[in-house]
Amino acid sequence: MEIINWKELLYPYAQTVDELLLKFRSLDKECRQLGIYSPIDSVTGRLKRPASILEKAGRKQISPDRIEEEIEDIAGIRILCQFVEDIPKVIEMVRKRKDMTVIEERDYITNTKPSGYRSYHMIIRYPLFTALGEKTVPAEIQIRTNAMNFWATAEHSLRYKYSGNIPQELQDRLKNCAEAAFHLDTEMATIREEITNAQRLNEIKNNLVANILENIQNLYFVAKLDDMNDIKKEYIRLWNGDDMEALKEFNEKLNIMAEMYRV
Ligand code: 0O2
Repeated sequence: MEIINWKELLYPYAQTVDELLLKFRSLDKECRQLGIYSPIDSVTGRLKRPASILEKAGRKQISPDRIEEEIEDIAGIRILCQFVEDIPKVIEMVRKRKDMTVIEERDYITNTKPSGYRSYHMIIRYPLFTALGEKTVPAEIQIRTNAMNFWATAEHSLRYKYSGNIPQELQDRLKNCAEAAFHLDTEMATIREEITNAQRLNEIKNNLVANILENIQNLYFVAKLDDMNDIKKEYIRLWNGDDMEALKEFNEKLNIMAEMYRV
């Protein structure tokens, strides 16, 4: 039997996971910095374990030399969303990218699996530039809500514990949990706007406060001590008052002060 060099085989997949993580996390970070709503809540990635690759190859009768061509989820990332409504936005984001090609999509949200599993899967081909040249690597992107993920992670652990044969009674309970998770997603959708508005306000306030603190820090190097004491007092008063407009005005004032000192 052919011995698989796992280190060599897995290297491009590990690199692919790292690059995909960086790309999708950067998108999310950029949205937050710009104060735009991000449909991505978080992104995780994983490399399929050799035991799991071999189990799948055995189950699907894939010979070891065909593993790279036929097992498409060795590299996997998971994009988690707060709301079901965010999922189509993420799907569109992936479809539009020029640095990866979608070759298959599986909608287990509309077509829930008999286990109760809900998630959207996209199989992509990702061009990777390695030290040895270009290589096209398959990868799976799973997109789901936090509620779907909570359920799937728990069920996956039980599936692993019982080697795929979860006792019927536990399966029934898991089905109930899947319905509860679905209900949670449906209920959350009804107050989505309220939640996202509150989050956007928090994000704007956090960015503003970070700006103010940076300005204060810079002014410490150049401004008079008396001025700095007044600034400190005003900042504490405004921070406790929670008035966004006043915070904005204060930041403007700091910008002007910094400009004057620069001149
Ligand atoms: P791991 O540990 O993440 O590698 P399959 O025949 O189902 O193994 P296929 O044909 O690629 O594989 O299909 P599918 O079902 O589209 O995608 C497989 C992956 O989806 C699984 O990978 C899981 O991550 C997830 N998944 C699919 N069905 C279920 C389910 O009923 N419960 C849970 N919890 N996850 C599911 P692996 O290989 O199982 O896991």
